[in-house]
Amino acid sequence: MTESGMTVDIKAQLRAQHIETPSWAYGNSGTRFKVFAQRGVPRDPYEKIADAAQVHLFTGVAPTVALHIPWDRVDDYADLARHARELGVGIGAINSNVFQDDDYMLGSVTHPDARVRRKAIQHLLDCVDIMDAAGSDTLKLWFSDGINYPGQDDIRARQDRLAEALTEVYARLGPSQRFLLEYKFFEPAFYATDVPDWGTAYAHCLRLGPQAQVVVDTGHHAPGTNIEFIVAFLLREGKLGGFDFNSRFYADDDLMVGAADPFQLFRIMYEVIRGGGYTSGIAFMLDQCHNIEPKIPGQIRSVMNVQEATAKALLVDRAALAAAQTSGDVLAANAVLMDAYNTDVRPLLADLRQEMSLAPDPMAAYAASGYPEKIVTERVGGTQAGWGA
Ligand code: PSV
Ligand code: MN
Ligand code: MN
Repeated sequence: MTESGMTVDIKAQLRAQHIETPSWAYGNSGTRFKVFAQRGVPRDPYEKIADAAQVHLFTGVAPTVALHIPWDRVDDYADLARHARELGVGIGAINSNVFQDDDYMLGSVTHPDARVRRKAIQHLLDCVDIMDAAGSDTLKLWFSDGINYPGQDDIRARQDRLAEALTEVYARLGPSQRFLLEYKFFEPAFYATDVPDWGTAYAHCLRLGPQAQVVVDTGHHAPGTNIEFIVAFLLREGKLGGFDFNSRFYADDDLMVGAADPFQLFRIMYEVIRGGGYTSGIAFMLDQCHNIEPKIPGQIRSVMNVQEATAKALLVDRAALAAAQTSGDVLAANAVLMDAYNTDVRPLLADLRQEMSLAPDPMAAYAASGYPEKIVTERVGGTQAGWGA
């Protein structure tokens, strides 16, 4: 049977997809109530990268892994990058961390004390050094900064301090590097967060220039927020830098992307494609933790969920949609989108994997590979993602 031109084209686009997995997804994690230790989890960043390489081995579309500093502190980042290359993957975004030291109780770059601000900025500059050594082009900035009580600090002064810090870090970027500013509406600050929404992140990035862009973490919005609108808007303005994909039911749940609301993920991917963002350097990163499910399969499932949403979004008949929209046929327009969403794309993806010399079912192939048993035998004393690392 010969394939239609459209199927060939969709497969080519899916084959080129690049989904980045986070190093912290491979370590033990939990809630503030309990971290459940799993057997065989990585003991150091080298082993986290080895696990990320497995996800790429079985999916073919996860060729980079994001690091979080200092959770992934090593002596030699060039050596870590070499290790990654040997395993067939690369180092992706460097995630800074100015939220876990006692010094940061009242903030990091927006802290009222200049000494703490300097310490935080120095960490961000150190992260750019790490990017240089590891060959990474993306720095991800998330600030837990904010206040819990009205009057606790001057909201406006904190914006000034934030702008000052961002300006200094921006000036340190190399010509082919960028930073992505992440927003989050609450937690750990409960009254006012300093970068609470896309508008705040956008305004700071706009002032700085083209190497500053916004990253959309899908778990960082109030319930009911239309995330695909934000995606469409930022993309149109050239300010969408990437995603931290995950699912949320209630807050920043960090569950597997596509688990809570696959339809939302489809709508987001449709806007990415519609806006020309699929091939324009937008980083499709996962930001998740697997507290109760096994970690490598959790990442494989997440990558597959993004692939499925992407395939469905690529299937949208754009000409039919435009015609229905132009003629004001509300139901027909909606039906075009729903037809694509309701298509079972799993056979197409299984076909594609075989064309890529991969097993059609990555979950089953990984389970049968012997790797899960091997790491349980070989690794004793795996570390907690994040604070324990
Ligand atoms: C904050 O909630 C966040 O989404 C940021 O991206 C952090 O770097 C990450 O979580 C840590 O898991
Ligand atoms: Mn995030
Ligand atoms: Mn988060």
